[in-house]
Amino acid sequence: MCLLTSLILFTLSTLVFIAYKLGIINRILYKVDPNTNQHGGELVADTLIAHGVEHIFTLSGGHISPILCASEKKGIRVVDVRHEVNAVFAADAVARLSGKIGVAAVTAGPGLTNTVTAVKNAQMAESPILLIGGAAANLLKGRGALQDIDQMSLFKSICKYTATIRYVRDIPTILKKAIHIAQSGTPGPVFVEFPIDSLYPFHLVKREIGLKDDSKSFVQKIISLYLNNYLYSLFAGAFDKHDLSPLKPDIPLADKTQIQMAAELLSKAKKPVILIGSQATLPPTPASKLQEALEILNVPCFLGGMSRGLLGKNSSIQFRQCRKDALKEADVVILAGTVCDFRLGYGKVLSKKSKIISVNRDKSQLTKNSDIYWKPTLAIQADPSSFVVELAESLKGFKGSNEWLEYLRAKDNAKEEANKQKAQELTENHLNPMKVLQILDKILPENAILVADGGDFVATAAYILHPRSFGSWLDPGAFGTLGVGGGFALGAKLVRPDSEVWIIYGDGSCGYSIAEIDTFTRHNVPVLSIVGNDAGWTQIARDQVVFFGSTVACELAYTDYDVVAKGYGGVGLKLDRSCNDTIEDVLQKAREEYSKGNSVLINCLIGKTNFREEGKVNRLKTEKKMEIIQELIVKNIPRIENIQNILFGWISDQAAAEGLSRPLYFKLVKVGSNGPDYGFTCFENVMHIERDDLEEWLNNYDRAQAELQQVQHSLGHDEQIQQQDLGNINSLTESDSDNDEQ
Ligand SMILES: Cc1ncc(C[n+]2csc(CCOP(=O)(O)OP(=O)(O)O)c2C)c(N)n1
Ligand SMILES: [Mg+2]
Repeated sequence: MCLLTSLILFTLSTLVFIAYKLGIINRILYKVDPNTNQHGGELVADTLIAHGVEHIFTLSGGHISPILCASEKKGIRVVDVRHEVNAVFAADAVARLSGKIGVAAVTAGPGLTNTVTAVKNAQMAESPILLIGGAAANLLKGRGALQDIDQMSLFKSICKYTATIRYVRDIPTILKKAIHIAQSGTPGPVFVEFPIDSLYPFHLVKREIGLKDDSKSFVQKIISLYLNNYLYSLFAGAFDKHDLSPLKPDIPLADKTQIQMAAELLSKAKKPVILIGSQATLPPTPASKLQEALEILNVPCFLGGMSRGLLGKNSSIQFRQCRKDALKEADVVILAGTVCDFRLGYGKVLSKKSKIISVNRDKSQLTKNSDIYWKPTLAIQADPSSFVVELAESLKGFKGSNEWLEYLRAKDNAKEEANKQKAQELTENHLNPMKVLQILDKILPENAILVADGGDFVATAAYILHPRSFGSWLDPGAFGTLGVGGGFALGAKLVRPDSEVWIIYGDGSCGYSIAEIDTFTRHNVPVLSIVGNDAGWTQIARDQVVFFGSTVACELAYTDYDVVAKGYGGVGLKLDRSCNDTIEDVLQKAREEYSKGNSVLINCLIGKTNFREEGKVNRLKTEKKMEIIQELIVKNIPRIENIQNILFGWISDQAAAEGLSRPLYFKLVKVGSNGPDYGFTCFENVMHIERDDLEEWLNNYDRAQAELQQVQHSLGHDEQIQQQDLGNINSLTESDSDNDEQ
């Protein structure tokens, strides 16, 4: 009896399974209209519209034509770019500035592989974007169809969610789920793959798969049956009524006890500091509410990433130049979405004496490196801006000390003033970039949006330009990729058409997206660009020359980017030494052209300044400077706590040719019980000089040189150094880490 029941159950379930596979169940449950012209692309467009999507960025491909055509027909603006990566960068900017999902649609295979950098960037910048990709038909997957690759594996590690559409009727449900996931918790990119047959109308798919109604042979009949079921299964219930309404994102919030504990810490603080990160600008709390809360608290704020500009141009509580000093003295520090990664020296810039409240939606970012360099007093996994707003509400009557603000203001002003002086210096040739940027800052209107894409020039701009309001500064974020300029500017201008959008480009960086001037022109989306043209990848060259004595692969030409801009339909202007006294006129001319609807690129030839080298002991170019540094080290060593060793680099061939007889860089290393405190052992093998021997060693360069050369040869330093990440080396330099974002 029992055996019989099992047998029946087994047979039944097998039959159901076969019926399902053959599409019979779907044919019973859902209707299919073989005569309709409706297609999956329309379902995509309808679902996106229901989610407030106004723009889709794309570069065409047959796989995705139905989505683009339906979107255009239904009122979504379809903006086609010149490289898929820029479609995703544009979607990223839309997400950051509108608080809605940013959408890019690209074709299968190479279209998708071209987006990878921007998708990874969005993941690290915590930007909610939806990437829609074409794909080979489900039926043909793995059979050698054009552009058929394993796209899911490619995007799994860089997206919060990936899905393939198997049945047309699933399109709205899967898109809704994808968008919900993108915007929930820690936002990020999601990827939905559309096999081509899920997007075209029934009759076209039928034709494409070669389904004939008049099969004659037995084999043909079997094949037709299979294809018929496949087709009917694919379209079963496709165009029934769907619920398109968006799902509300899940956002973690701090609980009452956490707010109370934070309030207690802050209420007792004499020298509190708040570091606001990009995450604090995410919905649902509007930026204006966060700004209001910060102003009520009256606590010094430092803004990073997307939060730059949040407090306006001249806020009494915002500081830009003296973060390191402020953190050294702070008794309470609130990390509101700010992460202890390279931008905060992995947490090293935080003082051991400070009580630290870390707030972040992401668990791993919340306490990053806390076991090594810093320790949170409170770690709260929550939305940072909602937290700050609730904190201000729970601390009614609290107001941070004006004395503390004034103290920091004096420091900030001193540095701003020093920068102003530096801007007046004449560089050896071309224009002083600081001067150009200061004039630009003076004339930028209140609605300016600045897009940062470059190395040195952009890092200098980050110090000099004052973002005006929330969303007026866009940089790549923690991924630090070059090439965001064209795409970010496109998205920004579309979301905020009344804004004056400026791309601040390095000359190297502008090469990645200058072709998008063509897109700006075709779509009538004007953008202003200024290229800091120093004929090189200077940020890299600076260290490479010092460490290896070579500029290989770091040199570019003073290319006429203004002419290139003209070729793409823009207006090209040039700023060079002959314009030293008319810089403002040229910038104003650019704005004038822009106000007529033109995209303008200013090719600005710039000379070298030591702005970004200040305080770094590894920037030694002459014997004179070497001597000064030597004196400084010897004089300071007894005062530097725990310094046991000093490590010296080698003398590069180029430097030797120039007659330099001393090592080109110095690095003091604190040695703790577990080895070098910086966790960096590359140079340990090169040379150790005990503290007691240091002074003598420093004064005996002949011996030093001989020793260095010996070590250099025996260890093959080139090989050793090349294994190291230059980023690590940078982080070891004694720089003022206020300049952290680039
Ligand atoms: C996609 C990518 N490639 C390479 C780098 C390494 N990189 C960082 S800064 C920089 C130099 C940028 O040169 P440019 O845009 O001319 O700015 P400059 O430093 O000369 O002002 C390079 C190559 C990077 N960050 N991203
Ligand atoms: Mg450059």
